[in-house]
Amino acid sequence: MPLYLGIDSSTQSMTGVVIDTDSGSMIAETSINFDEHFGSAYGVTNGVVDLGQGVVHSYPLMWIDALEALFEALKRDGCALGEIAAIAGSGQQHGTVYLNASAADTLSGLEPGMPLSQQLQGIFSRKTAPIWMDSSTAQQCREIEEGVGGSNRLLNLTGNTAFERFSGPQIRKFYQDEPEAYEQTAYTGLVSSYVASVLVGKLVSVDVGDASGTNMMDIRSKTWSPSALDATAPGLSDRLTPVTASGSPAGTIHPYFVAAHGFSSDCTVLPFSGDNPCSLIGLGLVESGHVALSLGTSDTLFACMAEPRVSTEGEGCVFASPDDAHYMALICYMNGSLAREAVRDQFGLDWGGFTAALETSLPGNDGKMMLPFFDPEIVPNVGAGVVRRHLEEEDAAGNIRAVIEAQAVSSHIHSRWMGLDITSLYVTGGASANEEILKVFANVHGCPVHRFETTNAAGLGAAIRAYHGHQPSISWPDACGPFCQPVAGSTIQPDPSTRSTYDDLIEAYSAFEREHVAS
Ligand code: XUL
Repeated sequence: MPLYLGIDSSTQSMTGVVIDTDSGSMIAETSINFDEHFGSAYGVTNGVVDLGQGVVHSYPLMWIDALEALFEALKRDGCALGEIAAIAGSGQQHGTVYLNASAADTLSGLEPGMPLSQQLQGIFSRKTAPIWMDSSTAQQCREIEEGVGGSNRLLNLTGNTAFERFSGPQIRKFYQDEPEAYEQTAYTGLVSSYVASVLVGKLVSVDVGDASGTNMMDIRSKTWSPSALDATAPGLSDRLTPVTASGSPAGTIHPYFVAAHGFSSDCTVLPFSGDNPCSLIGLGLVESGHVALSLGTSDTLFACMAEPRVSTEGEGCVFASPDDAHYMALICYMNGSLAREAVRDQFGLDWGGFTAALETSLPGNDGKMMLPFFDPEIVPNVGAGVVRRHLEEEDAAGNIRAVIEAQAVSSHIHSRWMGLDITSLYVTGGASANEEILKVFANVHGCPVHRFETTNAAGLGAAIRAYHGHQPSISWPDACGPFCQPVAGSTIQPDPSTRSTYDDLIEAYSAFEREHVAS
Protein backbone atom coordinates (compact mmCIF):
# COMPACT_ATOMS: atom_id res chain seq x y z
CA MET A 1 0.00 0.00 0.00
CA PRO A 2 2.01 3.05 -1.13
CA LEU A 3 1.20 6.19 0.83
CA TYR A 4 2.11 9.75 -0.16
CA LEU A 5 2.50 12.70 2.17
CA GLY A 6 1.84 16.33 1.30
CA ILE A 7 3.09 18.88 3.83
CA ASP A 8 1.58 22.35 3.77
CA SER A 9 3.83 24.83 5.55
CA SER A 10 1.41 27.73 5.71
CA THR A 11 1.26 31.01 7.59
CA GLN A 12 -0.58 29.73 10.65
CA SER A 13 0.04 26.01 10.69
CA MET A 14 1.91 22.98 9.39
CA THR A 15 -0.48 20.41 7.92
CA GLY A 16 0.10 16.89 6.69
CA VAL A 17 -2.20 15.21 4.15
CA VAL A 18 -1.67 11.50 3.50
CA ILE A 19 -3.20 9.79 0.48
CA ASP A 20 -3.49 6.10 -0.31
CA THR A 21 -3.35 5.71 -4.07
CA ASP A 22 -4.60 2.09 -4.04
CA SER A 23 -7.92 3.07 -2.54
CA GLY A 24 -7.87 6.57 -4.03
CA SER A 25 -8.59 8.13 -0.65
CA MET A 26 -7.18 10.64 1.79
CA ILE A 27 -6.33 8.67 4.91
CA ALA A 28 -5.03 11.39 7.21
CA GLU A 29 -5.09 15.14 7.57
CA THR A 30 -3.45 16.59 10.67
CA SER A 31 -2.49 20.12 11.50
CA ILE A 32 -0.17 21.79 14.00
CA ASN A 33 -1.27 25.31 14.75
CA PHE A 34 1.72 27.59 15.43
CA ASP A 35 0.05 29.83 18.03
CA GLU A 36 -1.35 26.90 19.97
CA HIS A 37 1.91 24.94 20.13
CA PHE A 38 4.60 27.60 19.95
CA GLY A 39 2.86 30.95 20.54
CA SER A 40 4.62 31.57 23.84
CA ALA A 41 7.99 30.05 22.88
CA TYR A 42 8.32 32.20 19.75
CA GLY A 43 5.98 35.11 20.55
CA VAL A 44 3.93 34.71 17.38
CA THR A 45 0.31 35.69 16.83
CA ASN A 46 -1.46 34.06 13.92
CA GLY A 47 1.91 32.49 13.14
CA VAL A 48 3.74 35.78 12.61
CA VAL A 49 5.41 38.67 14.39
CA ASP A 50 4.24 42.10 13.34
CA LEU A 51 7.28 44.35 13.71
CA GLY A 52 5.41 47.52 12.70
CA GLN A 53 5.58 49.72 9.61
CA GLY A 54 4.45 46.88 7.40
CA VAL A 55 7.25 44.54 8.50
CA VAL A 56 5.88 41.03 9.13
CA HIS A 57 8.22 38.12 9.86
CA SER A 58 8.08 34.55 11.14
CA TYR A 59 10.56 32.03 12.58
CA PRO A 60 12.08 29.35 10.33
CA LEU A 61 13.04 27.36 13.44
CA MET A 62 9.42 27.32 14.59
CA TRP A 63 8.39 25.74 11.28
CA ILE A 64 10.84 22.91 11.96
CA ASP A 65 9.54 22.42 15.51
CA ALA A 66 6.09 22.19 13.92
CA LEU A 67 7.35 19.69 11.34
CA GLU A 68 8.55 17.35 14.09
CA ALA A 69 5.30 17.85 16.03
CA LEU A 70 3.36 17.07 12.84
CA PHE A 71 5.17 13.75 12.35
CA GLU A 72 4.43 12.77 15.95
CA ALA A 73 0.78 13.78 15.55
CA LEU A 74 0.43 11.76 12.34
CA LYS A 75 1.84 8.72 14.14
CA ARG A 76 -0.56 9.22 17.05
CA ASP A 77 -3.39 9.33 14.51
CA GLY A 78 -2.31 5.85 13.38
CA CYS A 79 -0.50 6.83 10.20
CA ALA A 80 2.36 4.46 9.34
CA LEU A 81 5.10 6.92 8.38
CA GLY A 82 7.30 3.96 7.33
CA GLU A 83 4.90 3.25 4.46
CA ILE A 84 5.20 6.70 2.93
CA ALA A 85 6.86 6.28 -0.46
CA ALA A 86 7.33 9.98 -1.20
CA ILE A 87 6.81 13.43 0.29
CA ALA A 88 6.20 16.74 -1.47
CA GLY A 89 5.23 20.01 0.05
CA SER A 90 3.64 23.35 -0.27
CA GLY A 91 4.85 26.53 1.38
CA GLN A 92 3.30 29.94 1.96
CA GLN A 93 4.62 31.80 -1.06
CA HIS A 94 7.22 34.57 -1.23
CA GLY A 95 8.78 34.32 2.28
CA THR A 96 12.59 34.28 2.27
CA VAL A 97 15.01 32.33 4.49
CA TYR A 98 18.68 33.32 4.82
CA LEU A 99 21.30 30.68 5.69
CA ASN A 100 25.00 31.06 6.47
CA ALA A 101 27.99 29.02 5.29
CA SER A 102 27.59 26.41 8.05
CA ALA A 103 24.12 25.38 6.81
CA ALA A 104 25.17 22.77 4.25
CA ASP A 105 27.33 20.78 6.71
CA THR A 106 24.84 21.08 9.56
CA LEU A 107 22.01 19.84 7.34
CA SER A 108 23.92 16.82 6.13
CA GLY A 109 25.20 15.95 9.63
CA LEU A 110 21.89 15.93 11.54
CA GLU A 111 22.03 13.46 14.44
CA PRO A 112 19.08 11.63 16.01
CA GLY A 113 18.67 12.14 19.74
CA MET A 114 18.46 15.92 19.73
CA PRO A 115 15.52 17.99 18.43
CA LEU A 116 16.14 19.44 15.00
CA SER A 117 15.63 23.04 16.06
CA GLN A 118 18.51 22.74 18.55
CA GLN A 119 20.81 21.40 15.85
CA LEU A 120 19.75 24.01 13.31
CA GLN A 121 19.90 27.15 15.39
CA GLY A 122 23.35 28.16 14.11
CA ILE A 123 22.57 27.98 10.38
CA PHE A 124 20.83 31.34 9.91
CA SER A 125 22.35 34.62 8.79
CA ARG A 126 18.99 36.12 9.78
CA LYS A 127 16.91 34.51 12.54
CA THR A 128 13.57 35.59 11.14
CA ALA A 129 12.06 35.37 7.68
CA PRO A 130 9.98 38.11 6.06
CA ILE A 131 6.78 36.56 4.73
CA TRP A 132 4.08 37.39 2.16
CA MET A 133 2.24 39.67 4.62
CA ASP A 134 5.22 42.03 4.73
CA SER A 135 4.31 45.21 2.90
CA SER A 136 7.39 47.27 3.73
CA THR A 137 9.17 47.02 0.39
CA ALA A 138 7.44 49.60 -1.84
CA GLN A 139 10.73 51.42 -2.47
CA GLN A 140 12.55 48.19 -3.37
CA CYS A 141 9.75 47.26 -5.80
CA ARG A 142 10.21 50.51 -7.69
CA GLU A 143 14.01 50.12 -7.67
CA ILE A 144 13.83 46.59 -9.05
CA GLU A 145 11.41 47.66 -11.80
CA GLU A 146 13.69 50.55 -12.74
CA GLY A 147 16.71 48.26 -12.58
CA VAL A 148 15.37 45.94 -15.28
CA GLY A 149 14.13 48.80 -17.46
CA GLY A 150 10.61 49.44 -16.19
CA SER A 151 7.60 47.60 -14.82
CA ASN A 152 6.52 46.28 -18.23
CA ARG A 153 9.93 44.71 -18.76
CA LEU A 154 9.75 43.01 -15.37
CA LEU A 155 6.20 41.83 -16.15
CA ASN A 156 7.15 40.34 -19.49
CA LEU A 157 10.33 38.84 -18.11
CA THR A 158 9.04 37.31 -14.88
CA GLY A 159 5.25 37.20 -15.41
CA ASN A 160 4.62 39.73 -12.65
CA THR A 161 5.25 43.36 -11.88
CA ALA A 162 6.99 43.96 -8.55
CA PHE A 163 4.70 43.21 -5.62
CA GLU A 164 5.61 44.24 -2.09
CA ARG A 165 5.07 40.73 -0.78
CA PHE A 166 7.32 39.05 -3.39
CA SER A 167 10.73 37.62 -2.48
CA GLY A 168 13.05 39.79 -4.63
CA PRO A 169 11.99 43.04 -2.96
CA GLN A 170 12.40 41.36 0.47
CA ILE A 171 15.95 40.29 -0.43
CA ARG A 172 16.82 43.76 -1.69
CA LYS A 173 15.57 45.33 1.53
CA PHE A 174 17.65 42.89 3.61
CA TYR A 175 20.75 43.72 1.55
CA GLN A 176 20.12 47.46 2.02
CA ASP A 177 19.14 47.41 5.72
CA GLU A 178 21.56 44.75 6.96
CA PRO A 179 24.51 44.64 4.55
CA GLU A 180 26.74 42.71 6.96
CA ALA A 181 24.18 39.98 7.53
CA TYR A 182 23.59 39.83 3.78
CA GLU A 183 27.34 39.36 3.35
CA GLN A 184 27.16 36.39 5.77
CA THR A 185 24.38 34.80 3.71
CA ALA A 186 25.62 31.81 1.73
CA TYR A 187 22.20 30.63 0.56
CA THR A 188 18.88 32.38 0.08
CA GLY A 189 15.84 30.17 -0.14
CA LEU A 190 12.08 30.31 0.20
CA VAL A 191 9.86 28.76 2.86
CA SER A 192 9.26 25.85 0.46
CA SER A 193 12.90 25.10 -0.40
CA TYR A 194 14.00 25.55 3.22
CA VAL A 195 11.61 22.93 4.64
CA ALA A 196 12.54 20.52 1.82
CA SER A 197 16.24 21.15 2.56
CA VAL A 198 15.82 20.06 6.17
CA LEU A 199 14.02 16.86 5.10
CA VAL A 200 16.71 15.90 2.62
CA GLY A 201 19.66 17.18 4.65
CA LYS A 202 21.07 19.32 1.84
CA LEU A 203 20.30 22.64 0.17
CA VAL A 204 17.32 21.98 -2.09
CA SER A 205 16.62 24.38 -4.95
CA VAL A 206 13.54 26.56 -5.27
CA ASP A 207 11.05 24.94 -7.67
CA VAL A 208 9.59 26.63 -10.77
CA GLY A 209 6.20 27.22 -9.12
CA ASP A 210 7.53 29.11 -6.12
CA ALA A 211 10.38 30.77 -8.04
CA SER A 212 7.65 32.47 -10.11
CA GLY A 213 6.67 34.42 -6.99
CA THR A 214 10.08 35.99 -6.52
CA ASN A 215 10.20 38.60 -9.34
CA MET A 216 13.51 36.94 -10.20
CA MET A 217 12.70 33.99 -12.50
CA ASP A 218 12.45 34.26 -16.28
CA ILE A 219 8.92 32.86 -16.69
CA ARG A 220 9.68 31.39 -20.11
CA SER A 221 13.10 29.77 -19.60
CA LYS A 222 12.23 28.95 -15.95
CA THR A 223 15.73 29.92 -14.84
CA TRP A 224 16.88 32.82 -12.67
CA SER A 225 16.96 35.96 -14.79
CA PRO A 226 20.43 37.56 -14.58
CA SER A 227 19.03 41.06 -15.09
CA ALA A 228 16.37 40.60 -12.39
CA LEU A 229 19.00 39.23 -9.99
CA ASP A 230 21.30 42.18 -10.72
CA ALA A 231 18.45 44.60 -10.04
CA THR A 232 17.74 42.86 -6.72
CA ALA A 233 21.07 42.60 -4.89
CA PRO A 234 24.77 42.25 -5.71
CA GLY A 235 26.23 38.75 -5.66
CA LEU A 236 22.75 37.21 -5.47
CA SER A 237 23.34 34.52 -8.08
CA ASP A 238 26.12 33.10 -5.82
CA ARG A 239 23.55 32.83 -3.03
CA LEU A 240 21.02 30.79 -5.01
CA THR A 241 21.04 27.29 -6.44
CA PRO A 242 19.51 26.85 -9.92
CA VAL A 243 15.71 26.71 -10.16
CA THR A 244 14.53 23.09 -10.25
CA ALA A 245 11.64 21.38 -12.02
CA SER A 246 8.95 20.61 -9.45
CA GLY A 247 8.82 16.96 -10.47
CA SER A 248 12.48 16.13 -10.26
CA PRO A 249 13.21 14.42 -6.90
CA ALA A 250 15.32 16.43 -4.47
CA GLY A 251 16.70 13.27 -2.85
CA THR A 252 15.82 10.67 -0.23
CA ILE A 253 14.85 11.59 3.29
CA HIS A 254 17.77 12.22 5.69
CA PRO A 255 18.56 9.32 8.07
CA TYR A 256 17.60 11.60 10.98
CA PHE A 257 13.93 11.18 10.04
CA VAL A 258 14.31 7.44 9.70
CA ALA A 259 15.75 7.15 13.22
CA ALA A 260 13.70 9.85 14.91
CA HIS A 261 10.30 9.42 13.25
CA GLY A 262 10.26 6.00 11.61
CA PHE A 263 10.28 6.96 7.93
CA SER A 264 11.56 4.43 5.42
CA SER A 265 15.13 5.11 4.28
CA ASP A 266 13.81 4.88 0.67
CA CYS A 267 11.30 7.70 1.11
CA THR A 268 11.76 10.15 -1.78
CA VAL A 269 11.43 13.90 -1.24
CA LEU A 270 10.22 16.10 -4.09
CA PRO A 271 10.91 19.83 -4.13
CA PHE A 272 8.29 21.81 -2.25
CA SER A 273 6.32 24.40 -4.24
CA GLY A 274 4.18 27.43 -3.41
CA ASP A 275 0.77 26.95 -1.80
CA ASN A 276 -1.15 28.50 -4.67
CA PRO A 277 0.59 26.42 -7.36
CA CYS A 278 -0.02 23.31 -5.21
CA SER A 279 -3.71 24.24 -4.91
CA LEU A 280 -3.91 24.21 -8.70
CA ILE A 281 -2.97 20.51 -8.60
CA GLY A 282 -5.12 19.84 -5.51
CA LEU A 283 -8.17 21.06 -7.40
CA GLY A 284 -7.24 18.96 -10.43
CA LEU A 285 -6.60 21.95 -12.71
CA VAL A 286 -4.07 20.21 -14.95
CA GLU A 287 -5.47 21.04 -18.39
CA SER A 288 -5.56 24.43 -20.05
CA GLY A 289 -9.02 26.01 -19.65
CA HIS A 290 -9.72 24.47 -16.25
CA VAL A 291 -10.63 27.31 -13.94
CA ALA A 292 -11.44 27.43 -10.23
CA LEU A 293 -13.18 30.14 -8.33
CA SER A 294 -13.05 30.34 -4.57
CA LEU A 295 -15.95 32.36 -3.17
CA GLY A 296 -14.70 33.46 0.24
CA THR A 297 -14.10 36.70 2.10
CA SER A 298 -12.29 37.72 -1.04
CA ASP A 299 -13.01 35.79 -4.23
CA THR A 300 -10.03 34.20 -5.99
CA LEU A 301 -10.05 32.93 -9.52
CA PHE A 302 -7.26 30.68 -10.70
CA ALA A 303 -6.71 28.97 -13.95
CA CYS A 304 -4.48 26.51 -15.74
CA MET A 305 -2.96 28.07 -18.89
CA ALA A 306 -0.85 26.56 -21.65
CA GLU A 307 1.23 29.73 -22.10
CA PRO A 308 2.60 32.26 -19.62
CA ARG A 309 0.30 35.10 -20.67
CA VAL A 310 0.52 38.19 -18.49
CA SER A 311 -1.95 40.88 -17.49
CA THR A 312 -0.74 44.23 -18.76
CA GLU A 313 -3.41 45.88 -16.58
CA GLY A 314 -1.70 44.37 -13.52
CA GLU A 315 -4.82 42.37 -12.70
CA GLY A 316 -3.20 39.14 -11.67
CA CYS A 317 -0.18 36.99 -11.00
CA VAL A 318 1.33 34.27 -13.13
CA PHE A 319 3.15 31.27 -11.71
CA ALA A 320 4.58 28.16 -13.38
CA SER A 321 2.47 25.12 -12.56
CA PRO A 322 4.18 22.36 -10.56
CA ASP A 323 3.04 19.95 -13.30
CA ASP A 324 6.11 21.39 -15.09
CA ALA A 325 4.07 21.96 -18.27
CA HIS A 326 1.38 24.57 -17.64
CA TYR A 327 1.08 27.96 -15.98
CA MET A 328 -1.20 29.28 -13.33
CA ALA A 329 -3.02 32.59 -13.52
CA LEU A 330 -4.41 33.99 -10.29
CA ILE A 331 -6.65 36.97 -9.69
CA CYS A 332 -8.05 38.12 -6.40
CA TYR A 333 -11.20 40.22 -5.92
CA MET A 334 -11.40 41.98 -2.57
CA ASN A 335 -15.18 42.43 -2.71
CA GLY A 336 -16.29 38.82 -2.42
CA SER A 337 -18.52 37.88 0.53
CA LEU A 338 -18.04 41.38 1.75
CA ALA A 339 -20.15 42.75 -1.11
CA ARG A 340 -22.67 39.88 -0.94
CA GLU A 341 -23.09 40.46 2.81
CA ALA A 342 -23.31 44.24 2.47
CA VAL A 343 -26.30 43.90 0.13
CA ARG A 344 -27.89 41.10 2.18
CA ASP A 345 -27.60 43.21 5.34
CA GLN A 346 -28.91 46.31 3.61
CA PHE A 347 -32.25 44.50 3.24
CA GLY A 348 -32.09 42.74 6.62
CA LEU A 349 -32.15 39.30 4.99
CA ASP A 350 -30.57 35.98 5.88
CA TRP A 351 -29.02 33.75 3.20
CA GLY A 352 -32.40 32.06 2.65
CA GLY A 353 -33.99 35.42 1.84
CA PHE A 354 -31.03 36.34 -0.35
CA THR A 355 -31.42 33.10 -2.34
CA ALA A 356 -35.19 33.55 -2.70
CA ALA A 357 -34.57 37.04 -4.12
CA LEU A 358 -32.18 35.57 -6.68
CA GLU A 359 -34.70 32.90 -7.62
CA THR A 360 -37.50 35.35 -8.24
CA SER A 361 -35.48 37.83 -10.32
CA LEU A 362 -34.69 37.25 -13.98
CA PRO A 363 -31.34 36.68 -15.73
CA GLY A 364 -30.11 40.03 -17.00
CA ASN A 365 -32.01 41.80 -14.18
CA ASP A 366 -34.05 43.87 -16.65
CA GLY A 367 -30.94 45.93 -17.35
CA LYS A 368 -30.31 46.82 -13.67
CA MET A 369 -26.62 46.84 -12.71
CA MET A 370 -24.30 47.67 -9.83
CA LEU A 371 -20.55 48.19 -9.34
CA PRO A 372 -20.18 46.54 -5.91
CA PHE A 373 -16.86 47.93 -4.66
CA PHE A 374 -17.65 48.43 -0.97
CA ASP A 375 -13.93 47.92 -0.11
CA PRO A 376 -10.94 48.92 -2.26
CA GLU A 377 -10.86 46.57 -5.24
CA ILE A 378 -7.87 45.00 -6.99
CA VAL A 379 -9.74 43.91 -10.10
CA PRO A 380 -10.42 46.47 -11.45
CA ASN A 381 -8.12 48.66 -9.44
CA VAL A 382 -10.34 51.16 -7.54
CA GLY A 383 -10.48 52.78 -4.12
CA ALA A 384 -13.13 52.01 -1.49
CA GLY A 385 -16.70 53.12 -1.80
CA VAL A 386 -17.17 52.90 -5.56
CA VAL A 387 -20.69 51.56 -5.38
CA ARG A 388 -22.64 52.70 -8.41
CA ARG A 389 -26.18 51.60 -9.00
CA HIS A 390 -28.05 51.58 -12.23
CA LEU A 391 -31.22 50.69 -10.29
CA GLU A 392 -33.38 51.81 -7.36
CA GLU A 393 -31.53 51.57 -4.06
CA GLU A 394 -34.55 50.03 -2.30
CA ASP A 395 -35.17 47.30 -4.90
CA ALA A 396 -34.07 44.26 -2.83
CA ALA A 397 -34.27 41.56 -5.52
CA GLY A 398 -32.73 43.90 -8.11
CA ASN A 399 -29.77 44.76 -5.85
CA ILE A 400 -29.16 41.15 -4.90
CA ARG A 401 -29.16 39.93 -8.49
CA ALA A 402 -27.07 42.94 -9.50
CA VAL A 403 -24.26 42.12 -7.05
CA ILE A 404 -24.07 38.45 -8.14
CA GLU A 405 -24.27 39.28 -11.84
CA ALA A 406 -21.58 41.96 -11.37
CA GLN A 407 -19.27 39.39 -9.76
CA ALA A 408 -19.90 36.75 -12.43
CA VAL A 409 -19.55 39.19 -15.33
CA SER A 410 -16.43 40.73 -13.77
CA SER A 411 -14.85 37.25 -13.52
CA HIS A 412 -15.59 36.82 -17.22
CA ILE A 413 -14.23 40.21 -18.34
CA HIS A 414 -11.16 40.31 -16.13
CA SER A 415 -9.99 36.80 -16.94
CA ARG A 416 -9.84 37.56 -20.68
CA TRP A 417 -6.11 38.33 -20.52
CA MET A 418 -5.56 34.63 -19.80
CA GLY A 419 -6.71 33.89 -23.35
CA LEU A 420 -8.62 30.82 -22.21
CA ASP A 421 -11.64 29.09 -23.57
CA ILE A 422 -13.15 28.35 -20.16
CA THR A 423 -14.57 24.85 -20.42
CA SER A 424 -15.41 24.21 -16.80
CA LEU A 425 -15.53 26.16 -13.61
CA TYR A 426 -14.88 24.53 -10.23
CA VAL A 427 -16.30 26.59 -7.42
CA THR A 428 -15.21 26.29 -3.79
CA GLY A 429 -15.67 28.35 -0.62
CA GLY A 430 -18.67 29.24 1.53
CA ALA A 431 -20.88 30.80 -1.15
CA SER A 432 -20.41 27.81 -3.46
CA ALA A 433 -23.09 26.00 -1.46
CA ASN A 434 -25.65 28.38 -3.02
CA GLU A 435 -27.02 26.88 -6.23
CA GLU A 436 -28.67 30.09 -7.36
CA ILE A 437 -25.29 31.86 -7.29
CA LEU A 438 -23.70 29.00 -9.23
CA LYS A 439 -26.43 29.21 -11.91
CA VAL A 440 -25.49 32.82 -12.60
CA PHE A 441 -21.81 31.88 -13.01
CA ALA A 442 -22.68 28.93 -15.30
CA ASN A 443 -24.85 31.14 -17.52
CA VAL A 444 -22.44 34.07 -17.70
CA HIS A 445 -19.46 31.81 -18.53
CA GLY A 446 -21.54 29.46 -20.69
CA CYS A 447 -19.92 26.38 -19.18
CA PRO A 448 -20.75 23.77 -16.55
CA VAL A 449 -20.02 24.73 -12.96
CA HIS A 450 -19.05 22.06 -10.44
CA ARG A 451 -18.93 22.43 -6.69
CA PHE A 452 -15.81 21.37 -4.94
CA GLU A 453 -15.44 20.72 -1.24
CA THR A 454 -11.92 21.10 -0.03
CA THR A 455 -10.33 21.86 3.27
CA ASN A 456 -6.73 21.97 2.17
CA ALA A 457 -6.23 22.00 -1.60
CA ALA A 458 -2.56 22.98 -1.17
CA GLY A 459 -1.76 20.01 1.09
CA LEU A 460 -3.72 17.62 -1.13
CA GLY A 461 -1.98 19.05 -4.20
CA ALA A 462 1.37 18.43 -2.52
CA ALA A 463 0.41 14.82 -1.76
CA ILE A 464 -0.63 14.29 -5.40
CA ARG A 465 2.67 15.84 -6.51
CA ALA A 466 4.49 13.30 -4.29
CA TYR A 467 2.54 10.50 -6.00
CA HIS A 468 3.25 11.79 -9.50
CA GLY A 469 6.90 12.47 -8.69
CA HIS A 470 7.29 8.91 -7.45
CA GLN A 471 5.38 7.38 -10.38
CA PRO A 472 5.95 9.83 -13.25
CA SER A 473 4.45 7.53 -15.91
CA ILE A 474 0.98 8.30 -14.54
CA SER A 475 -0.73 11.16 -16.37
CA TRP A 476 -1.66 14.18 -14.30
CA PRO A 477 -5.41 13.76 -14.92
CA ASP A 478 -5.12 10.15 -13.72
CA ALA A 479 -3.07 11.14 -10.67
CA CYS A 480 -5.59 13.82 -9.69
CA GLY A 481 -8.72 11.92 -10.76
CA PRO A 482 -9.66 9.97 -7.63
CA PHE A 483 -8.91 12.88 -5.30
CA CYS A 484 -10.30 15.84 -7.24
CA GLN A 485 -13.91 14.94 -7.95
CA PRO A 486 -16.65 17.54 -7.63
CA VAL A 487 -19.41 16.97 -5.08
CA ALA A 488 -21.69 14.28 -6.56
CA GLY A 489 -24.73 15.78 -8.26
CA SER A 490 -23.42 19.34 -7.89
CA THR A 491 -22.84 20.11 -11.57
CA ILE A 492 -24.93 22.92 -13.00
CA GLN A 493 -25.20 23.17 -16.77
CA PRO A 494 -25.59 26.57 -18.44
CA ASP A 495 -29.06 27.44 -19.71
CA PRO A 496 -28.62 28.24 -23.44
CA SER A 497 -31.74 30.42 -23.46
CA THR A 498 -29.87 33.01 -21.32
CA ARG A 499 -26.90 33.33 -23.72
CA SER A 500 -27.92 36.44 -25.61
CA THR A 501 -29.11 38.15 -22.41
CA TYR A 502 -25.70 37.60 -20.82
CA ASP A 503 -23.79 38.57 -23.98
CA ASP A 504 -25.65 41.89 -23.81
CA LEU A 505 -24.99 42.25 -20.09
CA ILE A 506 -21.26 41.59 -20.56
CA GLU A 507 -21.16 44.48 -23.07
CA ALA A 508 -23.28 46.79 -20.93
CA TYR A 509 -21.43 46.03 -17.68
CA SER A 510 -18.03 46.59 -19.36
CA ALA A 511 -19.17 50.02 -20.53
CA PHE A 512 -20.65 50.80 -17.08
CA GLU A 513 -17.36 49.85 -15.42
CA ARG A 514 -15.28 51.88 -17.92
CA GLU A 515 -17.50 54.88 -17.28
CA HIS A 516 -16.99 54.83 -13.49
CA VAL A 517 -13.51 53.37 -13.09
CA ALA A 518 -10.76 55.60 -14.41
CA SER A 519 -8.09 53.48 -16.11
C1 XUL B 1 -0.02 34.65 -3.01
C2 XUL B 1 0.14 35.03 -1.60
C3 XUL B 1 -0.54 34.23 -0.56
C4 XUL B 1 0.40 33.31 0.13
C5 XUL B 1 -0.35 32.74 1.30
O1 XUL B 1 0.64 35.48 -3.90
O2 XUL B 1 0.82 35.96 -1.25
O3 XUL B 1 -1.62 33.51 -1.10
O4 XUL B 1 0.90 32.35 -0.74
O5 XUL B 1 0.14 31.59 1.79
